[in-house]
Amino acid sequence: PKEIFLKDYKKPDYLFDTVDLEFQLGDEKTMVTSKIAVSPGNEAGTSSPLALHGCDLKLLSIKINGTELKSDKYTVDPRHLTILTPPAGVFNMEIVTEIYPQLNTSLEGLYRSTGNFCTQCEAEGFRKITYFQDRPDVMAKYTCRIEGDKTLYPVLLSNGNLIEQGDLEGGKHYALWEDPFKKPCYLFALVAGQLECREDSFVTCSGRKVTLRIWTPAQDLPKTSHAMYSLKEAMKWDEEVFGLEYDLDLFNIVVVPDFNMGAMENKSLNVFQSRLVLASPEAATDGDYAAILGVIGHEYFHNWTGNRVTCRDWFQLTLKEGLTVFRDQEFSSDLGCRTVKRIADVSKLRSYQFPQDAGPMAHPIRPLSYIKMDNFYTGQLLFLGAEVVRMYKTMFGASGFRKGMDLYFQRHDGQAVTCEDFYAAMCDANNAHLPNFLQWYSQAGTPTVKVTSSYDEGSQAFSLKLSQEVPPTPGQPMKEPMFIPVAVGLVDSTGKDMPLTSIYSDGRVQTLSNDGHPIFTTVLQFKKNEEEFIFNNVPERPVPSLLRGYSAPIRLDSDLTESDLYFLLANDSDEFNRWEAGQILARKLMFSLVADFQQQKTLALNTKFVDGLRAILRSTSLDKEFIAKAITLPGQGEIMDMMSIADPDAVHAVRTFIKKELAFQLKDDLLAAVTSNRSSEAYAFNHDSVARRALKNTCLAYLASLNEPDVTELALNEYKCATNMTEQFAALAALSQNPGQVREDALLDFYNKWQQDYLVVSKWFALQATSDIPGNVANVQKLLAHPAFDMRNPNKVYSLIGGFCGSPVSFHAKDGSGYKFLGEVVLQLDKINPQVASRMVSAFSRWRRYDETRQALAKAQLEMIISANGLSENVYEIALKSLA
Ligand code: B3K
Ligand code: ZN
Repeated sequence: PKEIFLKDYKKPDYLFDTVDLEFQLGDEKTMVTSKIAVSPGNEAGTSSPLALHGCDLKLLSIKINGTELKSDKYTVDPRHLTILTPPAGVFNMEIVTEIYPQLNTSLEGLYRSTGNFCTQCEAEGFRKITYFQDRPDVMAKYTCRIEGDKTLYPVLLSNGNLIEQGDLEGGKHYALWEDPFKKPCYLFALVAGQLECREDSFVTCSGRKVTLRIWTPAQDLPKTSHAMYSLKEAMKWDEEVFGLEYDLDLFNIVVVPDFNMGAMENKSLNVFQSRLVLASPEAATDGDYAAILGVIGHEYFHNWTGNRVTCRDWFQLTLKEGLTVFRDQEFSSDLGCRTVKRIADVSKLRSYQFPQDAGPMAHPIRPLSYIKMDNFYTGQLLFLGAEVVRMYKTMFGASGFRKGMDLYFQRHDGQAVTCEDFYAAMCDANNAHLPNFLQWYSQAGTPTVKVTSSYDEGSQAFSLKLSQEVPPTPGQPMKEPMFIPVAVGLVDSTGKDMPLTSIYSDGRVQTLSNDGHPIFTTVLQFKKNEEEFIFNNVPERPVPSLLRGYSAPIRLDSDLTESDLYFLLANDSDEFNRWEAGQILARKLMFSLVADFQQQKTLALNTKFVDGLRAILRSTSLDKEFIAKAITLPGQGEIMDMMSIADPDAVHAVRTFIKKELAFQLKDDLLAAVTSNRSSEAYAFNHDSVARRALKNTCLAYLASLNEPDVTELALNEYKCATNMTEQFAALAALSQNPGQVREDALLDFYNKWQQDYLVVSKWFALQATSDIPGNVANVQKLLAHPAFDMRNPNKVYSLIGGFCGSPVSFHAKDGSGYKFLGEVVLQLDKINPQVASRMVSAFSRWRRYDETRQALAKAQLEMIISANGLSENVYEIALKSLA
């Protein structure tokens, strides 16, 4: 396998100006003809060989300027077709290849999903369709002619506008599409098959009427209304917030059951896996509705951030992904509840990015090298990338951020650019310089910021001393300090924010005011290893509210006492920090109980913690979804991640203990919350209803954990009476916490009810896979043989196998059975779909975090995997780095 390095980037020697593709779709084979207008890539002209990428292609012919190229004029190997001496200047090239989509189980390139044809080209899948310079800085205008059987493939779609269609002999027909915008080949798409559409329209701010179509198999059409709503909201939002208007007359979304990722932003022809489009109240949960809104938004927003302005090379992936994730987060916040969304996003960062960045797969958001780019669509790159974009907004404010975005598009529309270009646009538009900020792109590892505070009554000065440390990561032993924006407020003894008047740092005093109005939160620009910030005119010792809204993606280690934290939990005006205070208290509690558990002491819950949560639960002023989040304990992964030797058994035992104890002590309040949050209204996806259900479901799960007859009865009743999937599934999940007949019966009943709906069946798999009941490895093994399971469908694999790996007690079972299970599955999967297999094998990457017995067992599986014959590059890269 060949490693590709950022430092080796070179501009392409040849440019492609236009690309005309022709597909003759067939059941046995598909013929692809590609006609390319080539021009020299640098001013001096070139005579160097033209190397084209290619994979699993059968070459039928090459012509240059209309003449067949003789076989001594080119070379072919399994990865390339190289034209040895291309003509000088501009020339035409025509390449004909044959491919076999029906045999393509990797789901990249052109493949079949339930009979229909569909493509996935990002990152490097276009080379499975035809020989090409498969790199994002080669941007061309495309046409695409598709020819196929009219009965089998009545719908023929590609990017851009449909400019011609008609019937052909032999029951065939064709369609010709033209995309007026230049694009890299990873944004090319083709879909053909038996699909129907929901059609709607949107009038843009300049009055352009855009036809919107969502394509699915006919029976699923009724389930596309929420997706259509989401699309229209996204189009409106991007105009309002960023002034970005859609640029074609047609926007298509296609739903396919078999898809490696969530969705793909191909120009004007987005492709989605079913789960992220199809929804009905009976069969989809609030979580599904929210995910659909976010991902429909995400892919649509890529039209500007990714498509109109794209990446120079794949190392710059975060340029489009970090920015677009940030945009979809903001979109969802504006349409829902900002604090709750922020909590969810920060939790995701902590559970995916932090652990990865503390392990062998740590990499900066702009990686330095890769073997398979697909392995780098990680939490670091997406979620940390979004945090980096968010920091610009924190520094420049909403209007400064908008100015930066405007300048970015003004400078780079139609180009393939780098992260520095984005940084430069942001800084130039704001006349600013952010020292050390670019380190966020090149240094891996999560910085830890220590904060100590002191108050001097005499001078009425409150000081915060900050120090930062970025841990060593593979290949980066030494780190530079980062630019860290720390949003701070000071809370007085009555729980109110103090007005902040002036601050002393860097040897100067800065007056804080907002056009004469007092300010209550300020952003400290922390950019050295150590720095002190002194607030003046502080009349009493405050409790500092640090890192408000989670203003930087760091680990904060402050000297706040437990009573400070309880105080913030009860009073902070920054709701995010109220939640955070509760989480810090819960973490402290969990750590001390883990120590007790390891020393075989009896576990006991401190009453202050119970009282703190009770007060939150009883609040009538707090948002209900916020309450649900605030009474939820940090996940097991988050706690294990912070231990010197991760102990899944202890963490599991402690979390279960706290949950049950809270349920026991808060039983009356929890019951009241369940009953008072029932509703007989028809399902609606709006914040109030979602919040109500979230609180009710969280409380029900607590109660059912008690496994007492009255609460089991209650949960059963909720299950039976539920009129929507959100409540039905939550009740099922609540019941299935406890092994036994009730659990088995409920699971069976649910399956019988829903066996016709593969998306609901996937949930059913996931619920069992993530279960922590004893001996769950055997259950999951059994489910692998269930008739509804299919190793070729990524969604089912993510639900069952991915779900299982996310359940620490079972996956890390001390006898190694979980590891053995995964090892075997990875090898099977790798033969079918390397991208999916490599996502699964990542579960092993943090094996060194566990005790010696577990280390040995996990390592043995990794060694078994890496020595297997015919291993894919995808899995090889992860296994290799994990073992390094
Ligand atoms: N850009 C795609 C992800 C492609 C992943 C390739 N292995 C979808 C997205 O960002 O939403
Ligand atoms: Zn994206």
